[in-house]
Amino acid sequence: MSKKYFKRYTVTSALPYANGPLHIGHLAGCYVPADIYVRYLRSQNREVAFICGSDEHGVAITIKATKEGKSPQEVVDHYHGLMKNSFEKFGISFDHYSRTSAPIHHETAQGFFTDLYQKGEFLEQSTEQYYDEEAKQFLADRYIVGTCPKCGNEHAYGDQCEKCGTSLSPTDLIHPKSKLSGGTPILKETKHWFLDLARYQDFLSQWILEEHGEDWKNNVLGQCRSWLEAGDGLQARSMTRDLEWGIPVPLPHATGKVLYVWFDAPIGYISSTKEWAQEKGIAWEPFWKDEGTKLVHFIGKDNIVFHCIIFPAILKAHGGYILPENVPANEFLNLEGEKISTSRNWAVWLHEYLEEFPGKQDELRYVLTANAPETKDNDFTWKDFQSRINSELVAIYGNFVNRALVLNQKFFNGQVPDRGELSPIDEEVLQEVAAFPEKIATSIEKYRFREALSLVMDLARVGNKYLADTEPWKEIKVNEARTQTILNLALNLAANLAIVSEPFLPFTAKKLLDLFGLTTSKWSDAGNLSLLKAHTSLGTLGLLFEKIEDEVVEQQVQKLMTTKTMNEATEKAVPEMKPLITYEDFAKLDMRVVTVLEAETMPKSKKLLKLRVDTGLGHRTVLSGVSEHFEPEFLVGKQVTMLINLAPRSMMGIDSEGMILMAEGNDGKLKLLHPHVPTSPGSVIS
Ligand code: B3M
Ligand code: ZN
Repeated sequence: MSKKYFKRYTVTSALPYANGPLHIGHLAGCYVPADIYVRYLRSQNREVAFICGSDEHGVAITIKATKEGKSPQEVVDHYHGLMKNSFEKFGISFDHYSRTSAPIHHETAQGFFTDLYQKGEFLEQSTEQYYDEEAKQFLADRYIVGTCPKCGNEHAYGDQCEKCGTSLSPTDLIHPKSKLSGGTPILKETKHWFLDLARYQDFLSQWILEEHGEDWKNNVLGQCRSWLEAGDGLQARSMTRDLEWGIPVPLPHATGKVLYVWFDAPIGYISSTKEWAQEKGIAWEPFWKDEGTKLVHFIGKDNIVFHCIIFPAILKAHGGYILPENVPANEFLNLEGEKISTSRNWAVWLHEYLEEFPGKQDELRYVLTANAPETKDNDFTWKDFQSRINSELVAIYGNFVNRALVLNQKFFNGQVPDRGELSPIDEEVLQEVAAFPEKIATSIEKYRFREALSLVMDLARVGNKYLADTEPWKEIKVNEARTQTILNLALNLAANLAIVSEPFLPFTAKKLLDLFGLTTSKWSDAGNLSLLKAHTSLGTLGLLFEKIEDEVVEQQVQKLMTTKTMNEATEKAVPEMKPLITYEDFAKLDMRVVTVLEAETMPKSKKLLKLRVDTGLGHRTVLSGVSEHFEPEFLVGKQVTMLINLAPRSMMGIDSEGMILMAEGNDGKLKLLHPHVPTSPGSVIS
């Protein structure tokens, strides 16, 4: 079991790939939860380093660069800036946000590799991998497409079929094609360095399943178990790649090879910590090497194996490093019922949200936490966004704080009133409030942020109930002293709310704490209703939260609908290029412009039309599968393109003497191919 008390915390959030902007799935997955956790820790006066940075290596980056016609460096520079800015605006309070292209990271990652190499931790193995002879490059898994052996999808990638979800290796693909040249890749020998995970099998099983079998989340343990208990055990994994973009493998004779992105990226946590410590003039080692430090990795579920199996094995192999005390991975957040997808633009982008909902960062943080995918995938919908803001933030939290402040302004000119003798109802509320900080803390320390947030809202409910029970708006007419006591307690309760909600709603909490003059308050101040000094003048505050109107939500839904329509139009992927042919192959085709003389439907066929065409060499009958696309009358008189030397085929008892050529677009509709001016039938196409 894990130790109870740690004197220091190193908290990391997954390094996002610098190949696109951030969206709500990122925030919900591992940035908001980590931020809640560290804000809470700081409020408890614990020593914390909250570490992150951009992940700038790997094929994710090179593919994006190729797509945009930019260099990988240009791509990462752009997205690094954009992501850093979004994080800041959402109050994700990293102590340091670095990037893996930083020299200190290259050095650190190479240092790890060299250390492991010298210890003999790698298996040097030559394997056959796909190589594109035209592009003169080994092909990363994502650069190979082909037919999925499971479901027949023709656009499966070398590592996965996105249609049926099967994990693949490139050699599983039927008809593999290089995405670089379109050609068929060949298998060629290449040498790589493999981390022999089998050596760590026992250690990892013991550490994860025995030592952390109780305190790690079920979804995380489940995945670890499936790796550790797989029939043939943990397999060696290559820690190097044949790629141009990345950290060069620090060995002679390894030109053209770089470190595998999943080797270097987690080491990025260490280099980022080093960079931060250097800037602060403190030592970095205690944050990674002292047993009194609690290391916690916040990640999404797709990163579990790397953080629970591979990175710990690397740290263990190196020696001298602590291992994560917990890896509280979240499941996925979907958007309106569909998987969030950067390439399909199915996302709520943070930089767009900031423009469209200025000043409403806490609202999104709230919704993403209240609905966090902590134990299962969850769905973000704009309707839910609206209803959580309107019926929870506005109606419960905002309503309580607002009423307490407005009544106090009205009755006592905004000065914190004196407190007189307490009645039983006051004593009760005092006790109730006192219990909250510990309950909330317990949930946070167990990484149950939804539960913690709902407790925060319960505290606001206690406030609302207290006002409803004591009715200060009536009391003022009969007993001013009593009203003073009530509002004194209500304001103190609002101050409590500000302190315990700070990790979740930092912007709102700051407004309140400023108002109450409690900017330096800590978690230990919460739970007591004597935080405010009587006679302090409180300023005024506008509404903390505004209702989200229907139109606003409809607009956002509309925006998504537009994306959907556009996706559907382009989704029929452009087919991959067929294998190269020679000119001789091409010259065998005899294609001509022909004129359609007659067209009629075929009695028993839904698809076929029977055409009579003038080929310039005589009239012919051709069957064409265009009945669902054209009326027969429309075709009569049109000049179209035809392959005239296709061997005759008999269909439904009729010989078809050639084939009409058509173009099929993304919309799946067929288009005729015309000469741009009329020409004589039989004109040769070459
Ligand atoms: N960049 C994968 C991801 O963004 C990867 C995480 C690295 S954490 C060391 O999902
Ligand atoms: Zn498939």
